[in-house]
Amino acid sequence: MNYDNNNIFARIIRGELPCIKVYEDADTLAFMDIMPQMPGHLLVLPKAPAVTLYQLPDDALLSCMQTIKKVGKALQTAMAVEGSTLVQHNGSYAGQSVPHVHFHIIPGPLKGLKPH
Ligand code: DGP
Repeated sequence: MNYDNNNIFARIIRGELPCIKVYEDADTLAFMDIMPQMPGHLLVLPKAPAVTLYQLPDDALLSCMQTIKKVGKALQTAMAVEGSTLVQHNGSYAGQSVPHVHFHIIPGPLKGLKPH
């Protein structure tokens, strides 16, 4: 799938659409999910244009993972939970609805999935 420069997340990255931003650096952005699975549900994305993880250059993926570590740890502290779940969909077949690669950080377990 070709990258659409006007997808919602590309427009949020460019500042054309609002978001509740929690972290930003030169390569990544993190903001609150508009349809949270549970309170505190965040999204982390690279600023680099890529639809799926498989199209993302390794340096951009590394930057995302570094942001996920920082933001995910802070989220656990802020939400007073001892764990969090990382989810990432590749392609509409897998449930991806916005065609710019992104990672969900959900405090605690996913709804419907019980911890062991
Ligand atoms: P996915 O199914 O993995 O593509 O998840 C896309 C997520 O993005 C979904 O949980 C809802 C969220 N989302 C969609 N549009 C917007 C938006 O305009 N702003 C914000 N903050 N989140 C959005």
